Amino acid sequence: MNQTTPPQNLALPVGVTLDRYIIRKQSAFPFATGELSQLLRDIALAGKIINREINRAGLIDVVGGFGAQNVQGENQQKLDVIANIRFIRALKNGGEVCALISEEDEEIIFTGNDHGKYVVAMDPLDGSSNIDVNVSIGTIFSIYRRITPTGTRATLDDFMQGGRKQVAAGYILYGSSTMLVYTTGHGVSGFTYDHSLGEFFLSHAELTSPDNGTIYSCNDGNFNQYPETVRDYLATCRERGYTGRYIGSLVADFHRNLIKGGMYLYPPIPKAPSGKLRLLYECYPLAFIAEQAGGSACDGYRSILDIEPTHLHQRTPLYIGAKGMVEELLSRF
Ligand code: P6P
Repeated sequence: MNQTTPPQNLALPVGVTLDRYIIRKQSAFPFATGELSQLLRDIALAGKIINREINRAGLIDVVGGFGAQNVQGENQQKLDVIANIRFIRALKNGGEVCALISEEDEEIIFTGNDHGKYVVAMDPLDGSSNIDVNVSIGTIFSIYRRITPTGTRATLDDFMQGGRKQVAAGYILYGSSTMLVYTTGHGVSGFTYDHSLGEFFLSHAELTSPDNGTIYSCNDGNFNQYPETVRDYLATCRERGYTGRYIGSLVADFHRNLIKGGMYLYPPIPKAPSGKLRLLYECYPLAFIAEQAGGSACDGYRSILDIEPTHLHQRTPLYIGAKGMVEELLSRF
């Protein structure tokens, strides 16, 4: 053995797995009896399976359109359908979730686990039109403790609690590396997937957003349709020499802005007068994460988390990211 190398350096620790981290933090979970921990593990499992299919997209028959439309009237990609099935199956088999809603399904999905204490709202695969061109895509999820009695069938009320009642929220980013980022209201933690071990390892213990930023993310092709306030703000950003970065994949744009400092904007436009993004399974969860990381999220008038939910697939304008940028824009409305 090389005498100059201390033995412990020959076998460096592999790091903290998601499972170990959840168990260690379980004391911080409300009602810490392990169910929420198991639910997060179920989500991570589905993410690992979907990650594998995304990574082989060009080699197996999962690319391209499925030949149907979802409840939003959007053409479903094959991987949209696959991801939806994978998450529904993982949450059904995990046993902790009594019901869920998905971007891909119009109605509530009942798992049969009526004793499950949680409900989940999710976008199984956001940005899936980018799959064919190998651009990062993501899963977004939001978790609530049910308010209806356990043992009964969940109802719409379980999903209409409002953004500040989320007990956990997160996303999985299938990018140059695959990351799972989540919060339970005690800061934001990021995990990077090690394919060789099949585990998520803690890589960003305390993710925080810079107070301000110089990156704006919006579809410039819609610029002329934006409200005047937004156009004026973006003109100011350009005068200041800010950087425009827009991947067309919300999770990827959100994650980059979370790390580097920036703001994502999806304002109302004539073809989407309430904005494009959905409140319950895109905006609420990302707003929860943004606020937990020291950032902010609003619809131009109020915090995203304070918007009253009225129906499962409602949309909202979204301005989310660095607190200073969101507050400056908000001050102009
Ligand atoms: P547009 C993907 O469809 C998505 O929901 C987000 O991931 C993305 O930021 C946005 O829509 C892109 O929309 O209208 O700019 O193509």
